[in-house]
Amino acid sequence: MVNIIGLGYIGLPTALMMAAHGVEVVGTDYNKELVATLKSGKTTFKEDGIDELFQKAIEAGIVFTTEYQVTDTYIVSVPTPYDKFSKKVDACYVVAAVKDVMKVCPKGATVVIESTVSPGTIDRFVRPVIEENGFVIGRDIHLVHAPERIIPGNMIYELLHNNRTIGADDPKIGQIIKKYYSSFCQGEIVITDIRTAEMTKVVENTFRAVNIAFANELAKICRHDNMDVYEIIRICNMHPRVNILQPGPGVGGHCISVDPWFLVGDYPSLAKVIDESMKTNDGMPDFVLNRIYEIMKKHGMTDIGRVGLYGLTYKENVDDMRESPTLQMIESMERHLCGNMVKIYDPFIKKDVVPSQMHDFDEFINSVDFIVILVGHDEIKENMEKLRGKVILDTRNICDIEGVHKL
Ligand code: SAJ
Repeated sequence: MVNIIGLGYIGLPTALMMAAHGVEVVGTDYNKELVATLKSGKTTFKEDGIDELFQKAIEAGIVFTTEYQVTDTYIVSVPTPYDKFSKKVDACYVVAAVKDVMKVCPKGATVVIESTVSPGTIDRFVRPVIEENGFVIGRDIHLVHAPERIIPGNMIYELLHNNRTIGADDPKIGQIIKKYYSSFCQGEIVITDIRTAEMTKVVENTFRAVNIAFANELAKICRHDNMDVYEIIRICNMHPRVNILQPGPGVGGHCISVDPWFLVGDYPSLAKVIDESMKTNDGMPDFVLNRIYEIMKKHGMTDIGRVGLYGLTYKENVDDMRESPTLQMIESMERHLCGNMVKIYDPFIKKDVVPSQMHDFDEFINSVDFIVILVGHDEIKENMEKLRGKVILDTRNICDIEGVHKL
Protein backbone atom coordinates (compact mmCIF):
# COMPACT_ATOMS: atom_id res chain seq x y z
CA MET A 1 0.00 0.00 0.00
CA VAL A 2 1.18 3.53 -0.76
CA ASN A 3 0.54 6.22 1.83
CA ILE A 4 0.50 9.62 0.14
CA ILE A 5 1.17 12.45 2.58
CA GLY A 6 -0.25 15.83 1.60
CA LEU A 7 -3.41 16.00 -0.52
CA GLY A 8 -2.95 19.38 -2.16
CA TYR A 9 -2.55 20.39 -5.79
CA ILE A 10 0.00 17.62 -6.49
CA GLY A 11 -0.62 14.98 -3.82
CA LEU A 12 -4.33 14.63 -4.54
CA PRO A 13 -4.13 14.05 -8.32
CA THR A 14 -1.18 11.70 -7.79
CA ALA A 15 -3.09 9.70 -5.17
CA LEU A 16 -6.19 9.54 -7.37
CA MET A 17 -4.19 8.52 -10.43
CA MET A 18 -2.39 5.68 -8.64
CA ALA A 19 -5.61 4.44 -7.04
CA ALA A 20 -7.46 4.57 -10.37
CA HIS A 21 -4.69 2.42 -11.87
CA GLY A 22 -4.85 -0.41 -9.39
CA VAL A 23 -2.44 0.71 -6.64
CA GLU A 24 -3.78 0.45 -3.08
CA VAL A 25 -3.63 4.07 -1.83
CA VAL A 26 -4.32 5.81 1.46
CA GLY A 27 -4.14 9.61 1.28
CA THR A 28 -3.19 11.42 4.49
CA ASP A 29 -3.47 15.13 5.23
CA TYR A 30 -3.31 16.91 8.59
CA ASN A 31 -6.05 19.33 7.45
CA LYS A 32 -9.23 17.81 8.94
CA GLU A 33 -11.52 20.02 6.88
CA LEU A 34 -9.85 18.98 3.62
CA VAL A 35 -10.07 15.29 4.54
CA ALA A 36 -13.75 15.72 5.50
CA THR A 37 -14.48 17.34 2.12
CA LEU A 38 -12.77 14.50 0.24
CA LYS A 39 -14.59 11.90 2.36
CA SER A 40 -17.89 13.58 1.57
CA GLY A 41 -17.18 12.87 -2.10
CA LYS A 42 -16.06 16.32 -3.24
CA THR A 43 -12.77 17.43 -4.74
CA THR A 44 -11.00 20.44 -3.22
CA PHE A 45 -9.97 22.38 -6.32
CA LYS A 46 -10.96 22.72 -9.95
CA GLU A 47 -8.97 20.99 -12.64
CA ASP A 48 -9.93 19.47 -15.99
CA GLY A 49 -10.83 15.81 -15.52
CA ILE A 50 -10.25 15.67 -11.76
CA ASP A 51 -13.86 14.90 -10.82
CA GLU A 52 -13.98 11.90 -13.17
CA LEU A 53 -10.63 10.67 -11.86
CA PHE A 54 -11.88 11.14 -8.29
CA GLN A 55 -14.88 8.88 -9.00
CA LYS A 56 -12.64 6.18 -10.46
CA ALA A 57 -10.33 6.35 -7.42
CA ILE A 58 -13.30 6.09 -5.03
CA GLU A 59 -14.60 3.06 -6.91
CA ALA A 60 -11.11 1.56 -6.67
CA GLY A 61 -11.20 2.01 -2.88
CA ILE A 62 -8.97 5.01 -2.14
CA VAL A 63 -9.08 6.03 1.53
CA PHE A 64 -8.63 9.57 2.95
CA THR A 65 -7.53 10.12 6.53
CA THR A 66 -5.58 12.40 8.88
CA GLU A 67 -3.63 9.38 10.18
CA TYR A 68 -0.22 8.22 8.96
CA GLN A 69 -0.28 4.55 7.95
CA VAL A 70 1.97 1.62 8.77
CA THR A 71 3.15 0.54 5.34
CA ASP A 72 6.20 0.04 3.13
CA THR A 73 5.92 3.06 0.79
CA TYR A 74 5.32 6.73 1.59
CA ILE A 75 5.07 9.56 -0.93
CA VAL A 76 5.50 13.00 0.63
CA SER A 77 3.86 15.76 -1.37
CA VAL A 78 3.68 18.79 0.90
CA PRO A 79 4.41 22.46 0.09
CA THR A 80 7.94 23.85 0.11
CA PRO A 81 7.70 27.62 0.54
CA TYR A 82 10.77 29.82 0.41
CA ASP A 83 12.04 32.25 2.95
CA LYS A 84 11.46 35.69 1.42
CA PHE A 85 14.60 37.14 3.01
CA SER A 86 17.19 34.41 2.56
CA LYS A 87 15.57 33.16 -0.70
CA LYS A 88 16.28 29.63 0.51
CA VAL A 89 13.87 26.74 0.56
CA ASP A 90 11.89 26.35 3.76
CA ALA A 91 11.77 22.60 4.24
CA CYS A 92 9.66 22.75 7.43
CA TYR A 93 6.63 20.91 6.01
CA VAL A 94 8.76 18.19 4.42
CA VAL A 95 10.69 17.75 7.67
CA ALA A 96 7.47 17.63 9.73
CA ALA A 97 5.94 15.04 7.39
CA VAL A 98 9.06 12.83 7.42
CA LYS A 99 9.19 13.08 11.25
CA ASP A 100 5.60 11.83 11.41
CA VAL A 101 6.35 9.03 8.94
CA MET A 102 9.29 7.96 11.13
CA LYS A 103 6.90 7.51 14.08
CA VAL A 104 4.94 4.77 12.28
CA CYS A 105 7.04 3.30 9.48
CA PRO A 106 8.45 -0.21 9.78
CA LYS A 107 12.04 -1.08 8.87
CA GLY A 108 12.47 -1.59 5.14
CA ALA A 109 10.08 1.22 4.17
CA THR A 110 10.81 3.66 1.34
CA VAL A 111 10.15 7.38 1.69
CA VAL A 112 9.62 9.18 -1.62
CA ILE A 113 9.81 12.99 -1.58
CA GLU A 114 7.71 14.49 -4.42
CA SER A 115 7.80 18.08 -3.14
CA THR A 116 10.14 20.41 -5.03
CA VAL A 117 13.30 21.01 -2.98
CA SER A 118 16.54 22.79 -3.74
CA PRO A 119 19.65 20.71 -4.47
CA GLY A 120 21.05 19.39 -1.20
CA THR A 121 17.83 19.78 0.83
CA ILE A 122 17.39 16.04 1.24
CA ASP A 123 20.98 15.70 2.49
CA ARG A 124 20.71 18.67 4.84
CA PHE A 125 17.22 18.25 6.25
CA VAL A 126 15.67 14.86 5.46
CA ARG A 127 18.51 12.43 6.09
CA PRO A 128 19.19 13.77 9.63
CA VAL A 129 15.51 13.29 10.59
CA ILE A 130 15.67 9.64 9.54
CA GLU A 131 18.99 9.06 11.31
CA GLU A 132 17.82 10.81 14.50
CA ASN A 133 15.12 8.17 14.70
CA GLY A 134 17.75 5.43 14.87
CA PHE A 135 17.34 4.22 11.28
CA VAL A 136 20.23 3.55 8.93
CA ILE A 137 19.46 4.94 5.47
CA GLY A 138 19.89 2.29 2.81
CA ARG A 139 19.42 -0.53 5.30
CA ASP A 140 16.35 0.35 7.42
CA ILE A 141 14.85 3.15 5.37
CA HIS A 142 15.24 3.90 1.66
CA LEU A 143 15.09 7.38 0.22
CA VAL A 144 13.82 8.50 -3.18
CA HIS A 145 13.12 11.88 -4.77
CA ALA A 146 10.49 11.86 -7.55
CA PRO A 147 9.79 15.53 -8.30
CA GLU A 148 6.42 16.30 -9.82
CA ARG A 149 6.27 17.98 -13.25
CA ILE A 150 2.59 18.59 -13.98
CA ILE A 151 1.20 21.96 -15.02
CA PRO A 152 -1.93 23.30 -13.31
CA GLY A 153 -4.65 23.55 -15.95
CA ASN A 154 -3.52 20.34 -17.66
CA MET A 155 -2.56 18.19 -14.70
CA ILE A 156 -4.40 15.01 -15.51
CA TYR A 157 -3.10 14.84 -19.09
CA GLU A 158 0.44 15.64 -17.96
CA LEU A 159 0.37 13.06 -15.14
CA LEU A 160 -0.37 10.45 -17.78
CA HIS A 161 1.99 11.66 -20.49
CA ASN A 162 4.97 13.58 -19.04
CA ASN A 163 8.35 11.92 -18.66
CA ARG A 164 9.46 11.64 -15.03
CA THR A 165 12.61 11.61 -12.96
CA ILE A 166 13.27 9.28 -10.05
CA GLY A 167 16.32 9.97 -7.91
CA ALA A 168 17.33 7.12 -5.61
CA ASP A 169 20.35 6.22 -3.47
CA ASP A 170 19.94 2.66 -4.66
CA PRO A 171 18.87 2.07 -8.30
CA LYS A 172 17.14 -1.18 -7.27
CA ILE A 173 14.84 0.82 -4.96
CA GLY A 174 14.41 3.31 -7.82
CA GLN A 175 13.13 0.43 -9.98
CA ILE A 176 10.61 -0.63 -7.32
CA ILE A 177 9.23 2.91 -7.01
CA LYS A 178 9.23 3.26 -10.80
CA LYS A 179 6.67 0.42 -10.93
CA TYR A 180 4.16 2.49 -8.94
CA TYR A 181 4.57 5.46 -11.30
CA SER A 182 4.52 3.18 -14.37
CA SER A 183 1.04 2.05 -13.31
CA PHE A 184 -0.25 5.26 -14.93
CA CYS A 185 2.67 7.19 -16.48
CA GLN A 186 3.03 6.57 -20.21
CA GLY A 187 6.15 8.76 -20.49
CA GLU A 188 9.75 7.69 -19.99
CA ILE A 189 10.85 7.37 -16.36
CA VAL A 190 14.54 8.10 -15.83
CA ILE A 191 16.35 6.79 -12.76
CA THR A 192 19.19 8.89 -11.40
CA ASP A 193 20.63 9.93 -8.02
CA ILE A 194 18.78 12.13 -5.53
CA ARG A 195 20.87 15.29 -5.90
CA THR A 196 20.58 15.22 -9.69
CA ALA A 197 16.83 14.79 -9.40
CA GLU A 198 16.62 17.75 -7.01
CA MET A 199 18.62 19.92 -9.39
CA THR A 200 16.72 18.94 -12.57
CA LYS A 201 13.40 19.97 -11.08
CA VAL A 202 14.61 23.41 -10.03
CA VAL A 203 16.47 23.91 -13.32
CA GLU A 204 13.34 23.12 -15.38
CA ASN A 205 11.35 25.83 -13.64
CA THR A 206 14.30 28.23 -13.76
CA PHE A 207 14.61 27.74 -17.53
CA ARG A 208 10.98 28.83 -17.90
CA ALA A 209 11.36 31.76 -15.48
CA VAL A 210 14.41 33.10 -17.33
CA ASN A 211 12.63 32.78 -20.68
CA ILE A 212 9.51 34.54 -19.42
CA ALA A 213 11.77 37.29 -18.03
CA PHE A 214 13.31 37.68 -21.48
CA ALA A 215 9.84 38.18 -22.98
CA ASN A 216 8.95 40.64 -20.22
CA GLU A 217 12.15 42.60 -20.81
CA LEU A 218 11.38 42.74 -24.54
CA ALA A 219 7.92 44.10 -23.69
CA LYS A 220 9.51 46.92 -21.70
CA ILE A 221 12.00 47.71 -24.48
CA CYS A 222 9.22 47.76 -27.07
CA ARG A 223 6.99 49.93 -24.86
CA HIS A 224 9.83 52.42 -24.51
CA ASP A 225 9.92 52.96 -28.28
CA ASN A 226 6.29 52.13 -29.05
CA MET A 227 6.97 48.91 -30.96
CA ASP A 228 4.60 45.92 -31.07
CA VAL A 229 6.28 43.25 -28.94
CA TYR A 230 3.77 40.57 -29.93
CA GLU A 231 4.37 41.05 -33.65
CA ILE A 232 8.11 41.04 -33.02
CA ILE A 233 7.90 37.79 -31.03
CA ARG A 234 5.62 36.23 -33.64
CA ILE A 235 8.08 36.95 -36.43
CA CYS A 236 11.14 35.93 -34.39
CA ASN A 237 9.47 32.64 -33.53
CA MET A 238 9.26 31.84 -37.26
CA HIS A 239 13.03 31.31 -37.07
CA PRO A 240 13.66 27.57 -36.67
CA ARG A 241 15.76 27.97 -33.51
CA VAL A 242 13.91 30.81 -31.75
CA ASN A 243 11.02 30.20 -29.37
CA ILE A 244 10.26 33.26 -27.24
CA LEU A 245 7.57 32.97 -24.57
CA GLN A 246 4.86 35.57 -23.92
CA PRO A 247 5.21 38.69 -21.77
CA GLY A 248 2.60 39.13 -19.06
CA PRO A 249 1.67 41.02 -15.88
CA GLY A 250 4.11 38.95 -13.82
CA VAL A 251 4.81 35.38 -12.88
CA GLY A 252 2.66 33.69 -10.28
CA GLY A 253 2.03 30.19 -9.05
CA HIS A 254 3.90 28.23 -6.48
CA CYS A 255 6.63 27.00 -8.82
CA ILE A 256 8.16 29.30 -11.41
CA SER A 257 7.94 32.34 -9.17
CA VAL A 258 9.55 30.46 -6.27
CA ASP A 259 11.93 27.65 -7.28
CA PRO A 260 14.55 29.74 -9.14
CA TRP A 261 15.08 31.75 -5.95
CA PHE A 262 16.43 28.55 -4.36
CA LEU A 263 19.39 28.74 -6.76
CA VAL A 264 19.88 32.45 -6.09
CA GLY A 265 19.72 31.78 -2.33
CA ASP A 266 22.22 28.91 -2.50
CA TYR A 267 24.60 30.38 -5.12
CA PRO A 268 24.28 34.18 -4.74
CA SER A 269 27.57 34.99 -6.48
CA LEU A 270 26.97 32.58 -9.37
CA ALA A 271 23.27 32.73 -10.23
CA LYS A 272 23.37 36.21 -11.81
CA VAL A 273 21.15 35.77 -14.86
CA ILE A 274 18.62 33.95 -12.71
CA ASP A 275 18.65 36.71 -10.07
CA GLU A 276 18.08 39.45 -12.66
CA SER A 277 15.36 37.41 -14.37
CA MET A 278 13.46 36.92 -11.15
CA LYS A 279 13.69 40.63 -10.41
CA THR A 280 12.41 41.43 -13.91
CA ASN A 281 9.41 39.11 -13.44
CA ASP A 282 8.72 40.41 -9.93
CA GLY A 283 8.77 43.97 -11.29
CA MET A 284 5.98 43.35 -13.81
CA PRO A 285 2.99 44.07 -11.52
CA ASP A 286 4.46 47.55 -10.86
CA PHE A 287 5.10 48.00 -14.58
CA VAL A 288 1.40 47.27 -15.22
CA LEU A 289 0.40 49.66 -12.46
CA ASN A 290 2.39 52.42 -14.12
CA ARG A 291 0.71 51.57 -17.44
CA ILE A 292 -2.69 51.94 -15.71
CA TYR A 293 -1.81 55.42 -14.37
CA GLU A 294 -0.34 56.43 -17.75
CA ILE A 295 -3.47 55.29 -19.64
CA MET A 296 -5.79 56.97 -17.11
CA LYS A 297 -3.90 60.21 -17.65
CA LYS A 298 -4.12 59.84 -21.43
CA HIS A 299 -7.91 59.39 -21.24
CA GLY A 300 -8.33 62.17 -18.67
CA MET A 301 -9.55 59.70 -16.03
CA THR A 302 -9.08 60.51 -12.36
CA ASP A 303 -11.35 58.06 -10.53
CA ILE A 304 -9.55 54.79 -9.73
CA GLY A 305 -12.95 53.48 -8.59
CA ARG A 306 -13.93 53.29 -12.27
CA VAL A 307 -11.00 50.95 -13.02
CA GLY A 308 -11.65 47.18 -13.00
CA LEU A 309 -9.03 44.45 -12.71
CA TYR A 310 -10.11 41.25 -14.45
CA GLY A 311 -8.53 38.13 -12.96
CA LEU A 312 -7.16 37.22 -9.55
CA THR A 313 -5.67 33.81 -10.21
CA TYR A 314 -2.05 33.39 -11.30
CA LYS A 315 -3.03 32.18 -14.78
CA GLU A 316 -6.00 31.31 -16.96
CA ASN A 317 -8.71 28.79 -16.09
CA VAL A 318 -7.34 27.72 -12.70
CA ASP A 319 -8.60 28.72 -9.24
CA ASP A 320 -5.10 29.04 -7.74
CA MET A 321 -4.16 32.52 -6.48
CA ARG A 322 -0.74 31.73 -5.03
CA GLU A 323 1.77 34.52 -5.80
CA SER A 324 -0.76 35.99 -8.24
CA PRO A 325 0.44 39.15 -10.07
CA THR A 326 -2.99 40.73 -9.44
CA LEU A 327 -2.60 40.30 -5.67
CA GLN A 328 0.88 41.84 -5.91
CA MET A 329 -0.60 44.80 -7.81
CA ILE A 330 -3.31 45.28 -5.22
CA GLU A 331 -0.65 45.28 -2.48
CA SER A 332 1.21 47.99 -4.39
CA MET A 333 -2.01 49.95 -4.81
CA GLU A 334 -2.61 49.72 -1.08
CA ARG A 335 0.73 51.45 -0.61
CA HIS A 336 -0.58 54.16 -2.96
CA LEU A 337 -3.74 54.26 -0.82
CA CYS A 338 -6.07 53.19 -3.62
CA GLY A 339 -6.12 49.40 -3.18
CA ASN A 340 -9.62 49.45 -1.71
CA MET A 341 -11.09 51.51 -4.55
CA VAL A 342 -10.24 49.58 -7.70
CA LYS A 343 -12.90 46.99 -8.72
CA ILE A 344 -11.82 43.37 -9.00
CA TYR A 345 -13.46 40.30 -10.46
CA ASP A 346 -12.52 36.68 -11.16
CA PRO A 347 -15.04 33.97 -12.10
CA PHE A 348 -12.94 31.32 -10.32
CA ILE A 349 -12.80 33.13 -6.95
CA LYS A 350 -16.14 32.94 -5.20
CA LYS A 351 -14.98 34.05 -1.74
CA ASP A 352 -14.20 37.70 -0.93
CA VAL A 353 -10.42 37.90 -0.77
CA VAL A 354 -9.78 41.56 -1.65
CA PRO A 355 -11.68 44.81 -1.12
CA SER A 356 -14.15 45.92 -3.81
CA GLN A 357 -14.35 42.39 -5.20
CA MET A 358 -17.36 41.72 -7.41
CA HIS A 359 -18.99 38.40 -8.26
CA ASP A 360 -20.97 39.03 -11.41
CA PHE A 361 -19.28 39.56 -14.76
CA ASP A 362 -21.90 41.90 -16.29
CA GLU A 363 -22.22 43.95 -13.12
CA PHE A 364 -18.43 44.27 -12.99
CA ILE A 365 -18.17 45.39 -16.61
CA ASN A 366 -20.98 47.90 -16.17
CA SER A 367 -19.47 49.44 -13.04
CA VAL A 368 -16.17 50.45 -14.68
CA ASP A 369 -14.89 52.58 -17.57
CA PHE A 370 -11.41 51.06 -17.74
CA ILE A 371 -10.80 47.29 -17.77
CA VAL A 372 -7.40 45.75 -17.16
CA ILE A 373 -7.20 42.17 -18.40
CA LEU A 374 -4.76 40.40 -16.11
CA VAL A 375 -5.80 36.79 -16.69
CA GLY A 376 -7.00 35.29 -19.96
CA HIS A 377 -9.81 33.08 -18.59
CA ASP A 378 -12.08 31.57 -21.27
CA GLU A 379 -14.96 33.62 -19.81
CA ILE A 380 -13.52 36.95 -20.94
CA LYS A 381 -12.37 35.55 -24.29
CA GLU A 382 -15.95 34.44 -24.95
CA ASN A 383 -17.43 37.80 -23.85
CA MET A 384 -14.99 40.20 -25.49
CA GLU A 385 -17.78 42.09 -27.29
CA LYS A 386 -19.10 43.31 -23.91
CA LEU A 387 -15.87 45.29 -23.46
CA ARG A 388 -16.52 47.45 -26.51
CA GLY A 389 -16.62 51.17 -25.64
CA LYS A 390 -14.41 50.74 -22.55
CA VAL A 391 -10.82 51.76 -22.16
CA ILE A 392 -8.92 48.45 -22.14
CA LEU A 393 -5.43 47.45 -21.07
CA ASP A 394 -4.81 43.89 -22.22
CA THR A 395 -1.73 42.39 -20.52
CA ARG A 396 -2.35 38.94 -22.05
CA ASN A 397 -2.72 39.84 -25.71
CA ILE A 398 -6.16 38.26 -26.08
CA CYS A 399 -8.23 41.28 -27.14
CA ASP A 400 -8.26 42.77 -30.64
CA ILE A 401 -10.84 45.54 -30.10
CA GLU A 402 -9.67 48.74 -31.80
CA GLY A 403 -7.84 51.12 -29.49
CA VAL A 404 -6.95 48.44 -26.91
CA HIS A 405 -3.78 49.23 -24.97
CA LYS A 406 -1.17 46.50 -24.60
CA LEU A 407 1.64 45.94 -22.07
N1 SAJ B 1 3.67 32.97 -17.92
C1 SAJ B 1 3.98 34.10 -18.68
N2 SAJ B 1 4.37 33.93 -19.99
C2 SAJ B 1 4.44 32.69 -20.56
C3 SAJ B 1 4.14 31.55 -19.79
C4 SAJ B 1 3.76 31.72 -18.47
O1 SAJ B 1 3.93 35.23 -18.21
O2 SAJ B 1 4.78 32.62 -21.76
C5 SAJ B 1 3.26 33.13 -16.51
C6 SAJ B 1 1.87 32.55 -16.22
O3 SAJ B 1 0.87 33.48 -16.52
C7 SAJ B 1 1.98 32.25 -14.74
C8 SAJ B 1 3.44 31.84 -14.57
O4 SAJ B 1 4.12 32.35 -15.71
O5 SAJ B 1 1.72 33.39 -13.96
C9 SAJ B 1 3.70 30.36 -14.46
O6 SAJ B 1 2.80 29.63 -15.25
P1 SAJ B 1 3.20 28.38 -16.15
O7 SAJ B 1 1.97 27.96 -16.85
O8 SAJ B 1 4.37 28.66 -16.99
O9 SAJ B 1 3.71 27.28 -15.11
P2 SAJ B 1 3.17 26.73 -13.70
O10 SAJ B 1 3.82 27.52 -12.61
O11 SAJ B 1 1.70 26.64 -13.67
O12 SAJ B 1 3.78 25.24 -13.72
C10 SAJ B 1 5.18 25.06 -13.79
C11 SAJ B 1 5.53 24.05 -14.90
N3 SAJ B 1 6.97 24.05 -15.15
C12 SAJ B 1 7.48 24.16 -16.40
O13 SAJ B 1 6.79 24.30 -17.38
C13 SAJ B 1 8.95 24.07 -16.53
C14 SAJ B 1 5.06 22.64 -14.49
O14 SAJ B 1 5.49 21.68 -15.45
C15 SAJ B 1 5.64 22.27 -13.11
O15 SAJ B 1 5.20 20.99 -12.69
C16 SAJ B 1 5.13 23.31 -12.13
O16 SAJ B 1 5.64 24.60 -12.53
C17 SAJ B 1 5.63 22.94 -10.73
O17 SAJ B 1 4.81 22.48 -9.92
O18 SAJ B 1 6.83 23.04 -10.46
